[in-house]
Amino acid sequence: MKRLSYIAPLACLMLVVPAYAQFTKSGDAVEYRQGVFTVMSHHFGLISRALKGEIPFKTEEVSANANLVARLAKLPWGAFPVGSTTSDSHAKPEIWKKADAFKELAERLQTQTDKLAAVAKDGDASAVKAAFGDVAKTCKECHDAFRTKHE
Ligand code: ASC
Repeated sequence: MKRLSYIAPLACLMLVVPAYAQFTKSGDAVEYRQGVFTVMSHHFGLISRALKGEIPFKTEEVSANANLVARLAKLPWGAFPVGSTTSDSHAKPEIWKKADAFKELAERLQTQTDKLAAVAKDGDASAVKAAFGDVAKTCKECHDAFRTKHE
C-alpha cells in the first residue's frame, strides 16, 4: 500500500511534462520543428496576402490565422535539444552557443504573435499591418543569426 503513494505525484508530473519536449532522435526534433514552422509560415503568409489585397481581408479569417500563428509560435522551442541537427536542418550551431540570444528571440516572437492575434480580432488593417511587420522583423532577425540560407 505504501508504494501506491508514489503514483499520484508521478501522475501529476507526467501531466506537466510537455509531450513536445520528448525527442530521443535529432531527426524527430528537426521534423517536428520544421513541421511547426511550415504551418506557421503558411498562416502568416495568408495574413500577408490579405494585407497586400491579394485575397480579401476578412477579419474572421485574419484573426483565425493570427491565432494559429500565436499558438504555433509557442511550440518549436522545446524541439531544439542541444546539438540537434541533421542534413535536412538549417539550424546553426549558434543556437546552442548563444542560447540566451536565441531564447530572447523565441520569447519576443511569442509576445509579438500574441499581440498580432489580439489586434487581429478588431479588424483594423493598419494595426494588423504594424503588428505583422514586427513579427516579420523578428522572423528575419532570428533567421539571419541562427538559420543557414536555403540553397
Ligand atoms: C514569412 C515566412 C518567414 C517570414 C520571414 C519574414 O512569411 O515564411 O520565414 O515571413 O520571411 O522576414
